[in-house]
Amino acid sequence: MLTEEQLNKFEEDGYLVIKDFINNEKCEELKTEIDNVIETNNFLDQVKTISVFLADENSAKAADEYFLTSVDKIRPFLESKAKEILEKNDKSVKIFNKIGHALHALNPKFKEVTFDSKVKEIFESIGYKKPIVCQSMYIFKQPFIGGEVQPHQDGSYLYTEPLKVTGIWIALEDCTSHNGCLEFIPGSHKGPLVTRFIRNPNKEEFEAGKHLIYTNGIPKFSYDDSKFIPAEVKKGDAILIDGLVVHRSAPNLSPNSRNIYTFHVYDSDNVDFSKENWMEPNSISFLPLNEN
Ligand SMILES: O=C(O)CCC(=O)C(=O)O
Repeated sequence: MLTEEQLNKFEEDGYLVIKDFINNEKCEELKTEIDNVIETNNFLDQVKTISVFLADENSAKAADEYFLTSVDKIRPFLESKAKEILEKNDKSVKIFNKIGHALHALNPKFKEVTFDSKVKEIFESIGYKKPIVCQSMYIFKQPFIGGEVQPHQDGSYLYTEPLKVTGIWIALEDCTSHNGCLEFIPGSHKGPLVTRFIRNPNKEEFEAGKHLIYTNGIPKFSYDDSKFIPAEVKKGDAILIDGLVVHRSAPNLSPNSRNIYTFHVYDSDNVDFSKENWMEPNSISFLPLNEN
């Protein structure tokens, strides 16, 4: 359970660092497991195919479909620099950006961490009545080429009416300003949701390949740089993230990777998961937290 002090801090800032959420052995276990996932699914053999999606307008449609159908699967996504690295045939550079979006449902080791009693207690503490885990991601932030994550609110991607979505982000390695730790605008969760990322309701445009749109533009340039506070954390620490708090992460130009595992939960009690969301509810990856 979160203490009153922790609850107050979460309420005030919209995010909360929880020290020593998992131990070092568990971090190593998850990192080894992701290597197993890559190997057993032959992800390295698929990179040439997936990389065609990058920086190629003609394949944007296929890229959207690959993304949209990843909801209930374990699928790799590449760093934006992957194409040029592959063209140079440089095998020394790691090019996976993330693996999404159903590790929590389909992989026993990630499932165990996601449905741990500690997680259940946290969601109880913050007042969730019927929490549903709807997605998970393993994010690598590879050395030297790990891309930035633009400022955003998670509610833009996982909208519920009313909005009640929260993420847990677990550091599997030390995360610092050098390797692209998360940065937050404290208190920004008290502001409105600025935009939503939805399936394009315009049928003609959708058919023509413009599958996904922002309802109010990409939030990229709307925030003042000086307001972001880095949340440097140690391996094993977690960060609880309110669905409205604005956060981002810088590129990783350092020699150290920044592996993390994250998943998102919404409260299905008196809340509808928006039908317009890019992500469609399904029985494989939308799992009640307290029944698993
Ligand atoms: O890990 C990162 O750098 C970004 C993750 C993030 O923004 C999220 O999970 O909402």
